[in-house]
This record gives sequence, structure tokens and C-alpha cells, in this order.
Amino acid sequence: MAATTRLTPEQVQFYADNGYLNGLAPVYTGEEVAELQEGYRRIVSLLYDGELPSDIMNWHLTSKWLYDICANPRILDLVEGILGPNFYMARTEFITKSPKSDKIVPWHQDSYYWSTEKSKTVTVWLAVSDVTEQNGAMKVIPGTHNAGIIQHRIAGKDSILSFELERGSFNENDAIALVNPAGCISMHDDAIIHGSGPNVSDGWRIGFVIRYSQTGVYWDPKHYPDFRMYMMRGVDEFKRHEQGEVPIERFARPEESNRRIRKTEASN
Ligand SMILES: O=C(O)CCC(=O)C(=O)O
Repeated sequence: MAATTRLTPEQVQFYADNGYLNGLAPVYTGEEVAELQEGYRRIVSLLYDGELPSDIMNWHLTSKWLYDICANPRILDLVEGILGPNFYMARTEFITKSPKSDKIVPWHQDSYYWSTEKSKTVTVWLAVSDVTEQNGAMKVIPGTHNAGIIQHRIAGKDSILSFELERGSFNENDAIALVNPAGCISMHDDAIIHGSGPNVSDGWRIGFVIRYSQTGVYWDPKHYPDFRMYMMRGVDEFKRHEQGEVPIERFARPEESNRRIRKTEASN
């Protein structure tokens, strides 16, 4: 079993300067990685005809297996190093790329999409498959989280998202690929410029993405009708959100497809 590790002061400083962290000790090792991948197969088996793994958004509301990943103390210890003592889990999704897929995630800043207060939300990107440059690892442009939010434009047709940054508004040569074996996580700030290229490999690239916010952050229910806050550490001094109920069933899905919800989010 992987040991619980806290971030060192150097790692905290690196995140503050660069807006991301990678190369952390694995969260899941050995047997646990096999269980993680088996869990993924079980959750994907719940998809309706015509749905894709990337339609699995916020199923932590219904699946205890996913909720438990989000509440894993080994992950929370690392997140606490960035967000401090009081934070909640806000949203989750799988971001996947099938073998030989042209789909890309265009360069963007999450807080442009979310309209949440900048640099108070951390994304944990958990590698469910091995993640390599060939299968489309996420890339970040270090330090751009401190440059403010930049205007985005409508994205091209091979894009997984609706908006992208203009090329030329940053230097793509500065990009760092967050390569990781399955069971490891990276973390990134919601204002960092990031994206990912196509999957030119023969295997799937599978990431489970968890967003954690400081308690003061407001996710507007107008845009996020399925939003529930799950306090993960400390106290909620703000009480701006309704606390979610922890699901009971290990593998269960929302009745309604998430497709509609994803569209709503993309048009915010
Ligand atoms: O998985 C990717 O390639 C991009 C992920 C992303 O945009 C995010 O987690 O905010």
C-alpha cells in the first residue's frame, strides 16, 4: 500500500510559482492499480448506448466507489498542502481518449469556463491508465496561472471543449507534459494554461479528474444544477452550498444522461 505523504515546503513553493505539481509518490500501487482499473471497467459498463466514458461526469453523486477515490486521505493530504485546512470536493469527470483518436483538449484555463474565483480550486488528475506523450498526456504552460484570465475563442471541431485560447497568447514551446504511470496524480491550478494532443497510441488514455475548492469558492447552481458540495477537510465557514449525501451503492449512475449537463456547462 502506498504511504501517505504530505507536500514538502519545496513542492508547495513549486506549485505557487508554476501552477502545477507532478512526479509525486504514487497514490495507488500494485494490486490497488488493478482494482482501480477494474472499478473503471465496472463504471463504464453502466453507460447507456451512445454514451462515452467522458459522459461520466459527477457520478461521485451516485457511486460510492468514485466518492471513495475523491475522499482518499492520501489525495486529501496532498490537496491540503495547496488549499489549506478547509476545502470541499466540487466536481469529477473522466477525460478519456480512445486509441488512435484525433480528439484534443485545446489550450484553455479552467476558471474561464467555471467563472469561479481564480486559484482557489485545485484539480487532481488521477492516471487510471498509464499516461504518455504518445497517448495524449495533459500539458501545462508553467507559471501562466499568475498571468490573469485570457479571452478564449470558439474551438475547432476535433476539440473536446467549446473554447480555446488564441495561439500566440503564450509560448507552446514552454509546455510540460504530465506523464505518469497508472495510480499517480498530478495537480494543477484552475488558471494555468493547459491542454492535450491526440492519442496516437494503440491504447486508451484514461484520467479521472477531481476538482477541490476552498470553502469560500461559489459554484453557481444556475450553471451547475447537479452541484453538491462534499466537505473533505476542516470546517465550512461560508455555508454557501448544500452538502451532498454520500452515496451508498458502490457502482451506480444518475438516471439522466450527463450529455445535456456537459452542453450547459460548455456554454457558460
Ligand atoms: O485530460 C486532459 O487532457 C485535460 C484535462 C483538463 O483540461 C482539466 O483537467 O482541466
